[in-house]
Amino acid sequence: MSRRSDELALLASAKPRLHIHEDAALNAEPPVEQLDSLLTPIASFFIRNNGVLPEPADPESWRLTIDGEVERPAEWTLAGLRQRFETVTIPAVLECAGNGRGQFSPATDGLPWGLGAVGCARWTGVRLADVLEPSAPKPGAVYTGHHSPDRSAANPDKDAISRGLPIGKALAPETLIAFGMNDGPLPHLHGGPLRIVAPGYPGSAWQKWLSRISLRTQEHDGEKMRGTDYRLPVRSIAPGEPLDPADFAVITDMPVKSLITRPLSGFAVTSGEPLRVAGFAWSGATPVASVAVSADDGLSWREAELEAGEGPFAWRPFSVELKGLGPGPVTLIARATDISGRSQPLAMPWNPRGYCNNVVQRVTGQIIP
Ligand SMILES: Nc1nc2c(c(=O)[nH]1)N[C@H]1C(S)=C(S)[C@@H](COP(=O)(O)O)O[C@H]1N2
Ligand SMILES: [Mo]
Repeated sequence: MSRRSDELALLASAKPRLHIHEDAALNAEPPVEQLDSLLTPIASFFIRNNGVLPEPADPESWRLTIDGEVERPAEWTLAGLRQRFETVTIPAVLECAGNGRGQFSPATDGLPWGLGAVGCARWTGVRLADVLEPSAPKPGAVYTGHHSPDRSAANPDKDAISRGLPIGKALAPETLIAFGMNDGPLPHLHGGPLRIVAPGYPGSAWQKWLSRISLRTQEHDGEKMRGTDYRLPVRSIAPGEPLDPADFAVITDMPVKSLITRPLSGFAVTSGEPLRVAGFAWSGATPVASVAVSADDGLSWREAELEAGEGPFAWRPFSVELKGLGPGPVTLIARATDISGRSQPLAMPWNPRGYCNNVVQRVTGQIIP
């Protein structure tokens, strides 16, 4: 059996209803209706791979090395991590920086994700800060570099991806080395036995199959951490303009965003019936403040009710009941705003690699007389 068909067989048994992207690596996302819950079931959670899946590993033989700019390099087993450090569980949104890329026009390089490269799960593990502490990071350690065994599909000599975190985020209390997801063990497809959980940061920062953390005296420059990979331009760049990596900065906290999970596009209701619009809102470091819903292309807005959700890094359910909509086609828009006053854009400015698309979603349907 080929590698690709092995990977597809694994996906089909674990996540039978995902849309699989055409790519050398295994990448798959759920349709929006599978995201309609406070916590996304593992069967509905998207999968993003930059290379070939590593062989499934026995958690007992897994080792995590800590080295680089530390006084005392260390090697940990899973049992050692569990025994030595406090176990914590954090519900958090994991979103690929490329989620929604398929909407950019002109199209950009990279997988044309729909809206489904996002999910919210409970992540269980130990704090990265606690694990680094006994190794005593040196004062010059400003960045982590994360390493994993998965290889590039085109070149087995290359890492599939090797990302890192600025030391402030690495030491933040929400940043974990996780071995659990949704109260079970972390599945192989999601990076088990060990992965980084960096709530608020793009999925690329959530290194799967974590085997080594090397502290660095400079921004990490591993695979997919250089050039324009997972970076946004610091000035606006027009399609076709030559790209200078000096104009790009690493994506850190993700922007405020929302997803309408009810009704689904293509809905039909009678004009007498109230129409409940519901979904979820989330953001990176700056919390969500409010969600407003429009049924008239943004001429007027109704403030949605916003619930707490599962915690500060989880997505928050919103809903609003619309009444008295006139017959005919209707477009629903939800727009989230964070506490600093930044709202989702009604039209998304283009960027060369199609990252961080948080444009408002438009859901179209019919009001029947
Ligand atoms: N080792 C490794 N870690 C990785 C990746 C990868 O290809 N290899 N992909 C990253 C990207 S770009 C994303 S969006 C998330 C996806 O996590 P998931 O597959 O568990 O949904 O994992 C990140 N961690
Ligand atoms: Mo990603």
